[in-house]
Amino acid sequence: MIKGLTFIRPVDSPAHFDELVSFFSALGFEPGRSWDEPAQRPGVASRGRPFLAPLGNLEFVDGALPTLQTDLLIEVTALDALHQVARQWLETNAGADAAKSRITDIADTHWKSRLFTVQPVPDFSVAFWEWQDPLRGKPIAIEGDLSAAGMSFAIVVARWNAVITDRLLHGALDALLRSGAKRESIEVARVPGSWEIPSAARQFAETRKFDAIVALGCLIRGETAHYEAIYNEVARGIGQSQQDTGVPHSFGVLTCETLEQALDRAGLKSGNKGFEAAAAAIEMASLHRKIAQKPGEQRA
Ligand code: DLZ
Repeated sequence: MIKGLTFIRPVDSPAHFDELVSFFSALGFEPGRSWDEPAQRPGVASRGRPFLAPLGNLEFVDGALPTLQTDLLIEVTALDALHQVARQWLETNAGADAAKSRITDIADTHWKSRLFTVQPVPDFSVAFWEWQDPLRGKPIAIEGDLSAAGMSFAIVVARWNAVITDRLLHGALDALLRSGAKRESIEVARVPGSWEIPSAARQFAETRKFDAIVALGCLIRGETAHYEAIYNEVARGIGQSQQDTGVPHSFGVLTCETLEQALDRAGLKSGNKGFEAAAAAIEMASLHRKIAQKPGEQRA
């Protein structure tokens, strides 16, 4: 299955590398997973800092190319604001002359768009553009993204069936940390069994200190007397806590027929439901922040 495009740009010096990372961070790009490799040959260490965009495409052109001084085009939804940030970044990092010579004004293109080109470092140029029609190219729905930077989370994990729930916890922490959450912004509470999850989840939510709550547990039908009763109450309690407090709660309580099935869902064959629950919590926390903004405010 196709998942994404990676467009690799070698950079001509470590200083330019740092400047480009600073520039793209200043524009609000979401950082990807960075990497550093020790020198394979003396003096040739390498590092990579990916930047992510919600959408991308690889475009082949037959015939005349649009007249551009760049082969990197980035579509945006707030071109004027971006132009201002780019100009300010140049002024601060490269001086007033660069802020005049290394960035163009915004101009109309022949494909019903507006565009400007900027050189954050010499010999590297990038064009930012947006459709003139304000509804074209804008997101048609508000969606949360998967960046957890600056967010706080509480995880409530049941000790019952710990061989499973420990794996769910591991998956959830992995998702939160990889998405940019800081370890000190994640609180973990262990409760005896799934039955107790709603009570702790609600207490966390009521503190208003957390952007979202992640509930992790495991109920195995074959080994659980009153399975339906426990399951219904846990689901109801988590849902009610979410509705009453307005804090998103994600549901990572496995309901399985057998231990083998539970193991599969805790990282063996069918992914890790703890990871998935944490990802859902991040997305909902992000969505809540966006919905809270006024209509028309920048949502990207
Ligand atoms: C009692 C019980 C049983 C039989 N099975 C499970 C289970 O499969 N998963 C789980 O998380 N908890 C189980 N529990 C414990 C209850 O959730 C609860 O912790 C106890 O009844 C104490 O209130």
